[in-house]
Amino acid sequence: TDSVRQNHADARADLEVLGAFETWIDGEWAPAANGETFETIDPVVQEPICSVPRCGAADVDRAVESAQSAFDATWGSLGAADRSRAILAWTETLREHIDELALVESLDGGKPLSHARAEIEFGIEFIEYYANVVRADEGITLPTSDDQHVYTRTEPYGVVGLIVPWNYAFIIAAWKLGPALAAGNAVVLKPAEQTPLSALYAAKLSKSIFPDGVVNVLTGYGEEAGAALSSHPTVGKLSFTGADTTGETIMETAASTVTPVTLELGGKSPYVVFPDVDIDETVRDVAHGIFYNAGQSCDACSRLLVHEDIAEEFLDALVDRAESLEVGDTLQEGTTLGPIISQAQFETVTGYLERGTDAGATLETGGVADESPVDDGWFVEPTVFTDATNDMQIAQEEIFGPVLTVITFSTYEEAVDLANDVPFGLAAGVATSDIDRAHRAAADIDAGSIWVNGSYATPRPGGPFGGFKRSGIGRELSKDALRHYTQEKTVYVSVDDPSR
Ligand code: TXE
Repeated sequence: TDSVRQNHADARADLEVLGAFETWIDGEWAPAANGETFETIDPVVQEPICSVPRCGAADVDRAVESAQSAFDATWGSLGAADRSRAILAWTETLREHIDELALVESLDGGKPLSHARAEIEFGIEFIEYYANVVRADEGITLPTSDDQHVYTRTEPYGVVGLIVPWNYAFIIAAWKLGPALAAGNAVVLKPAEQTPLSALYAAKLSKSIFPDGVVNVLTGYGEEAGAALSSHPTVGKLSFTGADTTGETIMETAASTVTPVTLELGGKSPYVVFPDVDIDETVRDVAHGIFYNAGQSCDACSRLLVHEDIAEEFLDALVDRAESLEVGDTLQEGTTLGPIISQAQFETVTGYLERGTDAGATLETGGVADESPVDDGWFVEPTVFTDATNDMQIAQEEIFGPVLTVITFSTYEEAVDLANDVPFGLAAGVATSDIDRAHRAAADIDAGSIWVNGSYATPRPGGPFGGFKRSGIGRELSKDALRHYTQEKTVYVSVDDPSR
């Protein structure tokens, strides 16, 4: 325990840059107007990393004004090529600082360092994608009569508000910053209170690349900074990723200013395993899909639907796999699962462990970790529940921890019915060597992304990502996501006949 605490203290001390962090408004660090701060916690050792401003409505006003001024003065009138070049200069700078960014993300988000590094790279790739595709963006012209020329323009909103969660702090910020900036908007980003640091650092690294005020990062709590941002009348567009209930609140708030919203709200995604699969390969993919990031993924495959003919063999291999994963200190090489992000989320997850057992499911493996780097750590072992039915809470509700609920099926129709019998529809996995069945299942399952035979939960730049049902509104990550951040204008030009 002492050596883990010391390693984390040393890592924090190495990151001298953290000492300067406040909120980022108009190209500089700033305190909250009322001077209040809060601490962001390293969830491995449960110690503060640093303090950041606890912003409220007055700070939101300041950030939005700074974004609007930057948009009006320069950014809003740049062409796509110039914006693209600026964004690519920023991603180059981010890459140059990838070691520090990865360490910041690891400490703040409780992620194994190698995972954090891969995630920073993954996020940067999406920003680059939008810097490139915006150069190929086009409007349309309409075929009408000779005396009229009709065309469309796609114009940025001006100021957009981006509200992001803590589970993939950098990636999800990047998924929104990329298209919002490429489309020509200035942004106010509100990171989650648990993980503000990678966004702050990325914003600081944009200094002198973007005009001041193009990127603002407001630290603070959801009900304070987040609510003030989502109700601000100058914000032309909101994009949110987080809990479904928070999404509802944001949508209601946005209704009062008729502000469009993009929402990505998590899920209860099924992974459907038919009997004709390579068991080891599929087990690896399922285990990665549910246990990566300690299960704190919107598209985690938290329900395994496995054909009864192979259920026993599959489960044996899955339990072996789960037990082979290393839970522990994120700065230790070889660790695959870090802690749950916070005490509150840890209690949510342990509550579901109890509810699963109370409802009659069998805990095959897992539960709260017996050993953890600190006393009373927030660590949960990869957990597998069997003997579950789809109406149990552990099969219907998003747990957001490393907890897999297993249900067996005997027919294709039953598998599809079970897959669809939840209020969410973000993602699904399908494993089968029958190509017809694969395509049929991909069509029949109600989910925004379906991975067939591997690579579960790895979206690619260009692949629309978002949810059916309660999982959200709109699709991110594709070229069309630029449309979330632009509004169309149709121009009708009368063309007189000069001979008349
Ligand atoms: O999310 P919140 P929480 C799910 C997951 C988890 C649960 C709760 O099941 O257990 O949500 O997590 C900001 N107005 N997901 O409470 O509150 C908040 O500050 C404006 C799934 O952490 O939705 C943060 O920046 N903003 C999800 C962001 O919303 C508000 C990822 C997300 O926090 C606000 C995270 C308000 N009234 C949790 N209230 C996914 N889709 O992957 C909060 N916020």
